[in-house]
Amino acid sequence: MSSAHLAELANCFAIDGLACAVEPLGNGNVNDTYRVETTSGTRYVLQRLNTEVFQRPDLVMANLQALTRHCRGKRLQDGWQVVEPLPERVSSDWLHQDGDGHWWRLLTYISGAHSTDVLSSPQQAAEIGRGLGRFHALVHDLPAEQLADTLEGFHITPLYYAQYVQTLKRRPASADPQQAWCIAFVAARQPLVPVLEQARAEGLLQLRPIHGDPKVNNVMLCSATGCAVAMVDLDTVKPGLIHTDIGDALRSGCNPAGEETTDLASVHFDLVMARAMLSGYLAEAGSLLSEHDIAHLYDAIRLLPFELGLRFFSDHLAGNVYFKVDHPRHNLDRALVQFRLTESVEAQEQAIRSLIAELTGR
Ligand code: GN1
Ligand code: MG
Repeated sequence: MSSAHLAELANCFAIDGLACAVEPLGNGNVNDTYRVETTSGTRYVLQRLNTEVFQRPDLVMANLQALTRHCRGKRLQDGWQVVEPLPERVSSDWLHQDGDGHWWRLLTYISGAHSTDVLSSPQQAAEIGRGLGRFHALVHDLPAEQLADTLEGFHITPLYYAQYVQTLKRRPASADPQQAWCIAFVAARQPLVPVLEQARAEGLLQLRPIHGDPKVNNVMLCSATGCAVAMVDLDTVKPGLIHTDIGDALRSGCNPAGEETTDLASVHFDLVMARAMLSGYLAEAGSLLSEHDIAHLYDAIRLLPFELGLRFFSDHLAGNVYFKVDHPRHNLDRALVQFRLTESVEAQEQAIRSLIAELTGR
């Protein structure tokens, strides 16, 4: 879509001034995101929601509003900012539908801040952890019933596994050695699949508002101080297990090679980063964790890279229908990274469990 067309879309919303330049922002795997520059100097974020994934964009917006309403009632400290949607100029709706039927929204831009795909220091890891902890502390008292389930089955590993088994049955026979390796890898970890869902069913873990996608580049860092100042990408905020957030943040931040590498030998779970990230998290949100929450942290750290690897691998087998890809083997490459990371977590199980015990004092 041309920059002029995108600017026209941005001008449909109640922004300060007029959109004068629109550029792609970030590298999301699902929605299309753009930064909007305006004649007033205020920047915004324009986004086309992927309605193959988010089939009820109205509920995504309702959740975002519930969240911003909740946060407005709080005193935000340390320069913490919350992303807010802007209404359409004419209708005051939160979404704009273009001539092709696509749904667009416009959000405030977190200024004076940046994000990173790969962490460069333990200090940065601590800030990412602190950011997620701050977010959980901020939303923990937002009643879960005020949030719709915008993405049914999201982070329910047994459902991903069931879909995978179906896809596997339907796929054409292949002699690809990497596929065969992935299939054996998943088969060997069947007992891991239900760990969190089972604990929830037994009443050990409770549903709470979660971010849903706290990979490191969704935490904004103040460009002047390096401190975490906001969490962005709030489409997946919904009731869930905070374990999925903690596991997801760690699988994203503690792999120095990043998600998109093809150099598998460089993929590993970095304990120094994990120590920093968990310390930052616990400093903000440690008091929210029960004994059972803590007892399941290791499982979450092992499960989340496995779950994402399974999601990527399933999507590869299904013909790349969910995640955006640059080439036909992209999701297979991504799956191999996450499975390699899972192996590295498993190889360090005792050290990770000791770290959790040391940092939580329990
Ligand atoms: C997707 O689109 P993006 O990059 O924000 C995905 C996450 C994955 C992530 C992996 C709604 O997020 O669950 O962890 O890719 N989001 C959705 O990079 O499926
Ligand atoms: Mg996302």
